This record gives sequence, structure tokens and C-alpha cells, in this order.
Amino acid sequence: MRRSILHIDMDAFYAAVEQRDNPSLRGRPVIVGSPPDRRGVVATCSYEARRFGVRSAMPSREAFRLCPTAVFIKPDMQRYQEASVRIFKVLECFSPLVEPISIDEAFLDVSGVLRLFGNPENIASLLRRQIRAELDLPASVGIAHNKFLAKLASEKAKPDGVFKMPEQREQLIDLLGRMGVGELWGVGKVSRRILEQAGFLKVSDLQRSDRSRLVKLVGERFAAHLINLSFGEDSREVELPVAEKSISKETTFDEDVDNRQFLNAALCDLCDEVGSRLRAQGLMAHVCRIKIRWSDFNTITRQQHFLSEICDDFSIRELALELFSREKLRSSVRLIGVGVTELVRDQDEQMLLFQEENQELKKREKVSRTVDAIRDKLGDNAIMRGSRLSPGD
Ligand code: TTP
Ligand code: CA
Repeated sequence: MRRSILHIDMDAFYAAVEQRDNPSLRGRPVIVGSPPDRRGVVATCSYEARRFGVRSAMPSREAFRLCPTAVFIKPDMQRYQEASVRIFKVLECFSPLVEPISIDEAFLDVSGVLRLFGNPENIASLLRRQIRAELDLPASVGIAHNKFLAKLASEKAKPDGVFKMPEQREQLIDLLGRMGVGELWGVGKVSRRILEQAGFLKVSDLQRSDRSRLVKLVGERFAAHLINLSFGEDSREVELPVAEKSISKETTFDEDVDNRQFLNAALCDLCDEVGSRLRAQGLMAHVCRIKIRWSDFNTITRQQHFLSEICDDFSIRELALELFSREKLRSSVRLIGVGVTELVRDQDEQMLLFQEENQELKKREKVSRTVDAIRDKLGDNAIMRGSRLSPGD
């Protein structure tokens, strides 16, 4: 059975909250971000400012040059967060299957509630009306039978509208064909350049492509992904947010320890356990945290973001050891622990594969997964890894 998926995305979110709360800003170019006389960038801007060419992530100075009449406002995350919480409450009234994507964006699978609320167009309009009534903010909704198409549809719906992807196959293929390859999910700067240099400029070039040529260019998995998308196919399901907030593991020593090498080794073992639980649940982590309890029971934690989301043991070891190395051993250690937080589902795995900058991470992940598989079969002590940090070292 085909599913009914909605992608909802608030319009100019931070700027819309500002315009809502200060009526004198309505209808005017509003830029939320750094002031124009400082270094820093635009977080977002109202559609009135977009007409002047202002965009997210542009230096505020440049934004000022393009649109000197704009009102600049510093972000007030707390207010945006509050609005976000209320938006998600509204969404949850319409379907139990809501997958948050960011502060102002979500997928809804409404296949199971069609009898209750009517067809997807009807649900989209009820939903937008309710957000208007409760929050006085504009939202756009895309409708399709999968996530990829629903997201494209919401872009077409903007601002403050609804767009449903054509159901007729020919019409859909035609619409997709006219898009640039860079608009496809998972195609970043690097892949786009490679595709374009090989003559794949439009999605229609992918639709017509000789599969083996594409495979030679980008590998089997990415080629399959691109071809599927070019025909509007995407089998990802709408998934509930990750319930588990963190994964951690700690150990208390029989006797307090002051030998740093010993502590490093203990930390590495804990990292591997955390990593293997992370992979077993199909999750990736953004943050690494260590915990140290000194002999006097004083306890500290230190944390830092990974450079990108990870799920391999080596990255966890690397950052955990680094955090630990910054701490002076002011007394002996009673307990040491490591954890990962800000967990997300490992759903873009195949996409990372192709991005050059992620090759090293991929290698690390592969080694970690191989170790998991061997341990599964032969027991935990089948492989001792020592304290190497990277599979290539
Ligand atoms: P987006 O949904 O990308 O943008 P938007 O809601 O402002 O505009 P629209 O969807 O109508 O195109 O991002 C949501 C919020 O996230 C945005 O209001 C501000 C913030 N944001 C940043 O802080 N920096 C950025 O580079 C981007 C893209 C967004
Ligand atoms: Ca948005």
C-alpha cells in the first residue's frame, strides 16, 4: 500500500516569530542574526528581505549591503524553541507518527488517520489552520507518498502554501527530470561537481543514464540511490524520534588508580562498549562525554562535539582520550566513565559513503562493525584491539 506522507516546514521561522511578536515588523525586511557592523552571519530573514537576495548563512555585512532598509534582530532561541514545542504538539494531534527533522520541520505519516481526518490535502489544511490559530505563524506543507517527494513538495509549497506531488507517473518523472542533480537528497557539493563534470546536469540525465556508467563514476550504492531518486523512489519510513537520550558506560576500580596509561586503557575499553551499543541500535552520536570521580568522591564531567556525527569506536576513543588528557591527575581516580549523547538515527549512512571528507569515518565504522560481528560470533575476548586510534595507524 502506498503511504501518505506530509512534510511540514515553517516559513522563515525565526523571522516569522519576530514579526508575529512585533507588528511593526510585519511586511518589512527582517534579518535575524548578527548585527551588520559585526562579524557573523544571517540565521534567516523574512521573505521581504529575500527579495533583495539576502539568504541564511550570508555574512550580515553583505546582507546589509544588499538590503540597507532591513531591521536586524539578534536571535532569541528561547522564544523559537517555545514556538517549536507548541508546533510539535499540534502535529501530534494529527498523527502518532511524527518525525522531527529540525526545530521547524517534520515528517508526518498520515496513512493511518485518513479515515479520521479525510484525505492528505484536508489534513494539510487542517494542520496549517490549527498552527495559524494557536501560534499565528505561517507553515508550508508538502504531500507525497514518500519522504523525498514530500520534502520537495514543501519547497514548492513555500511560502504559506500546500503542494501535492503529481500521482501520475509520467507527470512526476517529468517534474523531477527538470530539476538540477544538486537538488537531490544526499548530493552535496563534491558529488554534484563529479556528476556535472561527467555530464549529469539535470535529473533527466540520470533517468536516461546508462547504469553501468553511473556505477563506474560513483559506485554501486550511490548510483542505485541516485537512480531511485531520479524516478521519485524512496523507501525510508517516517520514524519516531530516538527514545534513548544517551549511551554510557563506567567502571569503578577496586583500588583508586593514578597511572594514566592504565586509565587510558580502561577508557578505551569503555569507549568500545559504548560504540558497539551505539551501532547495535543503529544510532549515530554528536557528543562525547567523560566522567571522572576522584578519590575524594568529587566528580567531574567534560564533553565536546565530534566533528561530525559518528558511530565508530575510534572517534569515541580519540575524543574521550583527548578530554581526559586535558585533566590534571590531581588525585587518584576512583571511577571513570564515557558516554555519547545527542543521538540520531543512522539513516543517511549510504550518503556519507560518497562524500570524500567522510571516507576516513567510513573506514573507521567498517572496522568497528567487523569487530562487532566477530565478537558476536566468537565472544568478547576474541579480539583485543590495544590502543590504536585509527584503523590506518
Ligand atoms: P530553515 O527551515 O532552513 O529556514 P527558514 O524557516 O528560516 O525559511 P524557509 O524554510 O521558509 O526557507 O531553517 C529554520 C531556522 O533555522 C531558521 O529560521 C533559522 C535557523 N537557521 C540558522 O540559524 N542558520 C542557517 O544557516 C539556516 C539554514 C537556518
Ligand atoms: Ca523552515
